[in-house]
Amino acid sequence: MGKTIIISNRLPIQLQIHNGGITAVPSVGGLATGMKSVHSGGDSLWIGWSGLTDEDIPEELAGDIDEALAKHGSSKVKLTIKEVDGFYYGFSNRTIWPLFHYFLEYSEFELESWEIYKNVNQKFADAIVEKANEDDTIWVHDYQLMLVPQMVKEKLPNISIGFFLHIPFPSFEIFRTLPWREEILKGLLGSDLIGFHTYDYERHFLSSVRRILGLEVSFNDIYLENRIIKVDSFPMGIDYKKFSDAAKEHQQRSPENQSELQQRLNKHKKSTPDAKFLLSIDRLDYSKGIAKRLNAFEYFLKKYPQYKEKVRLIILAVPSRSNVPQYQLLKKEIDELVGRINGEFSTVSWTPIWYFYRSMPFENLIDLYTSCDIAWLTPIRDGMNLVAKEFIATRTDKTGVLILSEMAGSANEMNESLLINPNNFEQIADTIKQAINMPIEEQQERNNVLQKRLARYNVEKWANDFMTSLKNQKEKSHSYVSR
Ligand code: ADQ
Repeated sequence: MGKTIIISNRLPIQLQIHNGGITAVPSVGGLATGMKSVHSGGDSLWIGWSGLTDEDIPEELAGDIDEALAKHGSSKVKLTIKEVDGFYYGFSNRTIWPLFHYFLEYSEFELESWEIYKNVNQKFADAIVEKANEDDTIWVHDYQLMLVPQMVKEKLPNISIGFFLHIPFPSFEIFRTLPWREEILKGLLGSDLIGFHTYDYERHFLSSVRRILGLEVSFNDIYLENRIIKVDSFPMGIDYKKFSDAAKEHQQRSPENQSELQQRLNKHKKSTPDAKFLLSIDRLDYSKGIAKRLNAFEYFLKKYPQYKEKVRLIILAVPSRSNVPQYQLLKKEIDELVGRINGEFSTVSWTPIWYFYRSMPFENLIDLYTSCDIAWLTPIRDGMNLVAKEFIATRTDKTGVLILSEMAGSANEMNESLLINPNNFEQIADTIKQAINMPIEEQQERNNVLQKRLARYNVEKWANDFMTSLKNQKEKSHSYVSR
C-alpha cells in the first residue's frame, strides 16, 4: 500500500528566519491542530507552503529549509510575495472566505487574483505529481486548493484523491454569485470523495453541482463521465486525549510549577471567589462574531447590573490575515469596543474585559480552558469550531458551561450546550444568566454526555472514517467502470 500525501496551504510548522538561522514554530488554526495527530501517525508526507516567500529565503539557507521541513515529514511549495498576495490574501481570503461565510458584501471578484489562484493551485498539483506514485492516497485540504483535485486527476487518473472543506459550503443562492463557480466545482470533482463538516454543507454542494453543472446526482453520489464521486459529511473531532490528559496533568501541578498566567488567574479567583470567568478564544476574524459578542456583553451588563463585578470576560484573539483590510478594520473596532466598555464599567477593583491579542502556547490555552467557568463562542458562521470541543475535553471534573452559537458546525453535535443565535442579544443575556446560575449537577450531566461523544468521535476516528470511505469509493468507482 502506498503512502498518504496530505496537502494544504500551510504546513504543520511555519518557518521563520532569526539571526541568520531557521526556526520552526507550530502552525495555529483548526486544520493544523487537527491533522497533526494524523500526520505523526504513519507513512505520510505533508506538502504545503512554509510561510516564507522566495524573496524571504537567502540562497545559503535554501538547503537548511528543506532539511528542517524533512524532519517534520514535510515538503514545500515555493511561492513568491506576489503569489502569496494574489492567491492567499487575495482570492482565498478576499473572495472565497467571505463568500462561503455569507459575508457577500466583503467578497471581491478580481480577475487578477483568480488567475494567480489558478497558477498557484497548479504549482501545488505539480508538487504532488512529482512526489506521488499511483498507489498513494492524496488528501487535499480546504478552500485555498479547490482546483487541485482536477489538476492532479488529469496527470494521474488512477490515483485516489479525497478533498475536505474545513469551512461552510454556502447555499446555491450565495455560491451562484461567484463568477468562477463552474471552474471551482469542476476542480473539486477531480476528487473521488468530497467531505464536509455537516450534512447541510453537503446538501448545499450537491444542489450547486446539480443546478450549475447539470450533473446527475443520486442520493450523495455524483455521476461524471465514467466516475462516481461520493459526497459525505465527516464532522471533525479533536485529539481528545491530548486535551484531557493535559488538563489532568495541569491540575496536579504544585503552585510553584504553574505558569505565570495560571498564578495570576488563581490570585484573582481567590480575591473574588464568587466572580465567574467567561472565556472566548478565536482567530481574529469577522466570521467569529467577536465585535458582536462585545456588544452583547455590554447589553448583558446593562440588563443585569447585579452581575457587575461578578463576571469577567477573557477574550483571546489570535492575530490572523492582518494584511487584509477587513481584518485591520475589525482589529480597530475590537480595540475600541474593549476600551469603551472597560472605560464605562470598570471600578477600582474590577475590569470587566481582559483582552489578549496574541497566539498563546498550548500550556496557556489549557490554563484558560480549565480556569474559566463559562466558554462563550458566538461565531456568525463557522465550519466547525474546535475551540468548543477543546473546552469540553479539558473539564476533568465535568463542571463548566458552554454557550455556543447555533451557526457553528459543532452545534450539530453539541446539543447539550446552551445554543444561542449570535444576533439575539436578549437571548444571549438571558443565557449568560442561566449559565452563571446553572447547578453543578446539571453542568456535569450535560458535560458527561458531551465528553463521551467527543472522546469517541475524535480526530483520529474522523481521519480514519474519511480514509476508509475514500478507499471504498475507489473500489466502487472501479467496479462501475468495468461494468
Ligand atoms: P479556525 O477558523 O482556525 O479553523 P477553530 O476550529 O476554532 O477555527 O480552530 C482554532 C484552533 O486554533 C484551535 O485548535 C485552538 O486551540 C487554536 N487557537 C485558537 N486561538 C489560539 C491562540 N490564541 N493561541 C494558540 N492557539 C489558538 C478552520 C475553520 C473552523 C474549523 C477548523 C477545522 O474555520 O470552522 O473548525 O478549520 O476544520
